[in-house]
Amino acid sequence: MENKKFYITTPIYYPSDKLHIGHTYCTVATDAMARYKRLQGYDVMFLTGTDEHGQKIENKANEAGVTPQQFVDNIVEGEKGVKDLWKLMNISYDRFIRTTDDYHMTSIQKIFKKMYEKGDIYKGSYKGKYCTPCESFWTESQLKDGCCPDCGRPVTDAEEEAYFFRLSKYADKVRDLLENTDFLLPRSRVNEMVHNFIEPGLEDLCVSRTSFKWGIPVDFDQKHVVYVWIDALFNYTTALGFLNDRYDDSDYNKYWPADVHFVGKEIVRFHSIIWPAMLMSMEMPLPKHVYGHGWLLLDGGKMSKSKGNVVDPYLLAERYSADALRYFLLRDFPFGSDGNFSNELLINRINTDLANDLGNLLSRTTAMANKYFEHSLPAEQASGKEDEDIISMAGALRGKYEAHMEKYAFQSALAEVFAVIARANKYIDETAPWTLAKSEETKPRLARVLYNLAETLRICTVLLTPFMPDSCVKIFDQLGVPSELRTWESAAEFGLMSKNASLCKGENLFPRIDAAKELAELEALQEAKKAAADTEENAKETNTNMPAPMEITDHEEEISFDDFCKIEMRVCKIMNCEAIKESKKLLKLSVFDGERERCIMSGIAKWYKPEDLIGKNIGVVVNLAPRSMMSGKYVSEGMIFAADTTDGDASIAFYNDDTVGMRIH
Ligand code: ME8
Repeated sequence: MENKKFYITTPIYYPSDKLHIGHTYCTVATDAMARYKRLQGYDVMFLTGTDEHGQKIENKANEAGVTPQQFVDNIVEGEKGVKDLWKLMNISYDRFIRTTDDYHMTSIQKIFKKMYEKGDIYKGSYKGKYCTPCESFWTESQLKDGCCPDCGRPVTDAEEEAYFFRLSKYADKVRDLLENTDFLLPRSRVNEMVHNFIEPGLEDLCVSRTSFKWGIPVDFDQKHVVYVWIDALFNYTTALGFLNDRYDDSDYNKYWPADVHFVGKEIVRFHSIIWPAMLMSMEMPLPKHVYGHGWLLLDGGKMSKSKGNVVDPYLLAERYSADALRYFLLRDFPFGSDGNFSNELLINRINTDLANDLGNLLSRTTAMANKYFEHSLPAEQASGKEDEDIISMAGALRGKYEAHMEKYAFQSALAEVFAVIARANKYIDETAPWTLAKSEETKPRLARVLYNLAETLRICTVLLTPFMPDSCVKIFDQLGVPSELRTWESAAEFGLMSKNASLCKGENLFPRIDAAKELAELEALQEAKKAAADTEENAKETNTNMPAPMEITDHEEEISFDDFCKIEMRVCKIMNCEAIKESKKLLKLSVFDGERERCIMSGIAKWYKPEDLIGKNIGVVVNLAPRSMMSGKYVSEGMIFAADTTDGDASIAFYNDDTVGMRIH
């Protein structure tokens, strides 16, 4: 009988910079899922790759003085690049796609043409603001003070020929898909998509650009390049040979549709609205699920390369091992929600779960087998009343674990395994093997205790294999587990190992970390990185001049209308603005709110110079409780409106003079 298939993907990452812990998080989760399915006997296709086109990469390459191709080659294939990182992290991908691969580019041209011939892509005109000296199109929201954000010169209204995808045509079908199926997971993400994007009305999507060259040319109209998201999304099918001859399209027939795309929550919109709509247009089957996972945050905010606050997975994996990092990422953070990353959490988790609970259980079990029985347990064994609980827990573990894994609840699956490990440690205390060892009479009981420990460990290790593949092999070796008892099937049953199990104490797999020392060292290393990022002149990446089709949002909890009315927002004029010597981040603004001047301290020094702000009118929340800052030296009496851009920059909207003092609703 042919194996069951399982096709799983990560997003294809932008090689605009080195990847960080957030990318690693998603890839490790995908890898754990792929390994789990292989363990179950599925024929798995695990795809990852890089999304290499677009204005941002073109700009970065220009800054670096190399061609875009050289730039991405270096980040993907170069030393400590994407592929090196995945090797270090033990990522078992089956295929790696680069969107600059010829076969992919050919397929995308064919796909674009197909949708055009069908009438779902049509030529129209894109209206925007044009900066003639820069030859760049901007949307209204991208302008800085009404002018070109690159050079600061005035812009004019202009129209440019562009191709559009009839997204509007598929709105009802997509809505139905989201609301009435389990296509988008976790379910909590559905509301946001429907509410924010579908209900306001889906507009047709601009899917070609003429303002830059680094993309896939539309083959029947070469001055246009294909919008990077069409190029990117279809990777999931071109990598299987869809409309190309790099891979036999039997892979496409075999694996498509994907079982699940793992993606971060900020790109759920592309995967749950635009992607199914385009597949519907192409009359292709839809993926079974899109899972929008949460973000790893640092100090409560998103990691961003330009803020210099990214966590380097390379450094952590080299210091503590890939397995420890993999385990921590999937044990500490519930996959569907955001979580705060910290070095402290990482080190605590390694020390408590891996060094203490698992590491100790293994070393105590093997050491006792060595000491009391010279490795091999005798066949004569005696059961006891303490055995029942641990045997039933270990026997039931696989079922519980599977239920969580099927819901991508890695954290809960691991919690189940570690509950059994904790139970086994308690079992050692209850049975006190060191006392049993004192008399020949109790040796059979001692043998049985050690056997039960080894069996419990064996079952746990099978289930930990998708998470810590290397360490699990070493654990199996120390326990003397034969290959046929390292399988998924064998994890369902307690007592399969031969009674004469031969155990052998080996290396300490998870050495305890001196937390205080390590934390200080990590902090010093990360501070050095931050300082380097601060001084890097080009840290602030230039904006792309693509029309942003929809805004990326991260929504807070809903509030009532009454609560909303309590927030008083006004247009205020900036009368004065200065840098302060105590902080590199803060600017001190004095703003006039229509009645009086108030002081506002705002963390925008990195993006705005004081002289650029004086005289401008901005939005301010004016009834926020005053906050004392810098040990009471300043009191901030309000908060200004500034948008967090996807690059981690801040962007302030400015108002006309005749609105000063007016309330904003
Ligand atoms: O969006 N926490 O690429 P990208 C958790 N090329 N996950 C994070 C994260 C964080 N702080 N930061 C990044 C793109 N990620 C497109 C995708 S797919 C057809 C095209 C992970 O390099 C998360 O999975 O910006 C997120 O969706 C992805 O990296 C974005 O990677």
